Amino acid sequence: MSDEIKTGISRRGLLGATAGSAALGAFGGRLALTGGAAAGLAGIAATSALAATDATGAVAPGQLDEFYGFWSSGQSGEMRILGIPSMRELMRVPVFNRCSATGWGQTNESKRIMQESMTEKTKKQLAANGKTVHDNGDLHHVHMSFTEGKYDGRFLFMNDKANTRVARVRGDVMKCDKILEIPNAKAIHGMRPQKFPRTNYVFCNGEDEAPLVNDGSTMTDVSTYVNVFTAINADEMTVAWQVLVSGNLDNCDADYEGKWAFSTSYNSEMGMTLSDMTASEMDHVVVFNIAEIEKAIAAGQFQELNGAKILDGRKDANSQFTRYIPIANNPHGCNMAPDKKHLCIGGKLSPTVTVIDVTKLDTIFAGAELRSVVVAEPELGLGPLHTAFDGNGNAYTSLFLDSQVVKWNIADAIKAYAGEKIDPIKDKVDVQYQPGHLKTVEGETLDAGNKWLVCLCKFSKDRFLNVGPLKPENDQLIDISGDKMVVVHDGPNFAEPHDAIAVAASKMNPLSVWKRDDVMWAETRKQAEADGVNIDDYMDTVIRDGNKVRVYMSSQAPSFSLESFTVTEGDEVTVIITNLDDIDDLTHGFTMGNHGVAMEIGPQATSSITFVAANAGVYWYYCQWFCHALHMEMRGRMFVEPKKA
Ligand code: RUQ
Ligand code: CUA
Ligand code: CA
Repeated sequence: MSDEIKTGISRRGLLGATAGSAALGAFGGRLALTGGAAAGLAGIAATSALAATDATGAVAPGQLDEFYGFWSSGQSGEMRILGIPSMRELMRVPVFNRCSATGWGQTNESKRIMQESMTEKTKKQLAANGKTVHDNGDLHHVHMSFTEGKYDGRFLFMNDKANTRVARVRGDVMKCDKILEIPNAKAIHGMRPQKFPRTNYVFCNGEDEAPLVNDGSTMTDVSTYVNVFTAINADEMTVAWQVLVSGNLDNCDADYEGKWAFSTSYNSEMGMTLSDMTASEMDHVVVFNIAEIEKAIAAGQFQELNGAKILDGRKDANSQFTRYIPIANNPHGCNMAPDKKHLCIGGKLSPTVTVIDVTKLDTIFAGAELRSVVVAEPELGLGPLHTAFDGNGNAYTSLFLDSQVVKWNIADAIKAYAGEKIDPIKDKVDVQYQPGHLKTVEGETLDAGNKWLVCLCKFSKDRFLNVGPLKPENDQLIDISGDKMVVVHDGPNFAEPHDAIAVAASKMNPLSVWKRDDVMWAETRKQAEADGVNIDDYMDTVIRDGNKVRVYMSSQAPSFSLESFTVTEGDEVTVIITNLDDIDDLTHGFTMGNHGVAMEIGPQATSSITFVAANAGVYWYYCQWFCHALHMEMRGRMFVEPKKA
């Protein structure tokens, strides 16, 4: 049951109350009626509570989903939150992109996060193009922090393949708080948190090959190219260590004992063209030995480059850091089963999934034959990419070319590999076109569920109304509770979710209102203190500091504390706003007309934004988040005086 209905206090009711207290007879009367309507809705919702979810996954109006779905958005650069099973889109969280609604990428608070770990090269690249932050990203994978093999609700981590970064989103406010540019590596693709004992590391694959010292001194000599595997310190969001590897890196995962990380490679050939990258019979999966790596780091056996501690785990180095298990050419997905034992590698070009028993990995570090840890290799269909798991020992693999999901049993596949006459395939279901990732609820954790599977399809041909040459993707919900898989729902989705996870709603407990002492605006607070302004209180102060002007104001529906302020043509203006409203869902905004300036200020939040007022004249600013019956009236003027000659 939604909060709105439970408490009886709704945004509608609130509008009635505040407009009433403003003594606006006509408005007050009308809004009082909508308050009544909210109470009526509560009655309806109560009767439908019995059937919250029907067989198609539909969730009745006013009812809440059982799972949070955290979706990547590919080249959109944001993280999305969907409800499962309703597949309703609940929120978009800007991360690597510039967001018009929230001001992400434009507010001082968000820019600090985006710039914090930027390398000198990136700063130079941006400055040469008239920018201070990247405004694009290619976000493929979203994963949650773990404690003892289970989601713990603290953080979400996500990669940016485009600009070689990893970001973190806080589970309490669903905002990004850290963006780390990874030095030395190129194009972070596969990315996974450590599962056990907790997420101390986030493992990141560098997909593109490049010279380690990439300064133009060597260009076409491929023997100088490397690929880099990175472990991030997940608490600090700094690079813990890096390992050089042979071949490139695609997807990765970690085990349930905290001993291993794994990465697939489709270019063990170190080819630079498509035909070179597919030339070999076999590629490999790299196994990283975490204990051996940590030992070497602690013993100081690393080289340091651009602030990162690097070990050599390439084949020629013959180290104890890595092993390279041969896998049929050009594998893709890398998925650890919740049985704590079996790692499944998607064949992509091969119709097989290779199953590795991770409890045997110590033997290959002691010299056993590398393929001796392979315990099954079922032939499943064409183009196997990724594998998801339920809690009953079954696996579900996406078949990109067959446009199907195949359900198979891991134990039966192992028996078949050992020679028994048994078919591990239990069912196949047609999905739309070309599925990529697929996800069972909590299937990458020890709480793997048995009810829903989401399949993310790359194409939505013929499935929805035509919206022009650019089509949405198609996320499909599949009921896996019976013997037969049943597609029960489609949801179109904008460019271009690669991956998703589903987390039980009971594990998440986000705030409704910001805490005033949040670190998000700690830097802004420091500046305010230096200016003698208390940002926790009503404020209407304008500070002049040469040609810098800092405008401090607070907002309370339906007004800003400052109805106007004055600056001089050419001034650099910083507007700092605290939203003093402390009610659920009472977000204000600040938009400066004709200045390309806009931001969100959530309840009890402080946000700031800086711009140059280049032209003399009168400019209106306004609140762009609907907050009150008199929201349209929530505005004021900036007077920009002509510069005196
Ligand atoms: S990858 S469709 Cu970017 Cu996750 Cu496999
Ligand atoms: Cu404040 Cu709209
Ligand atoms: Ca290959």
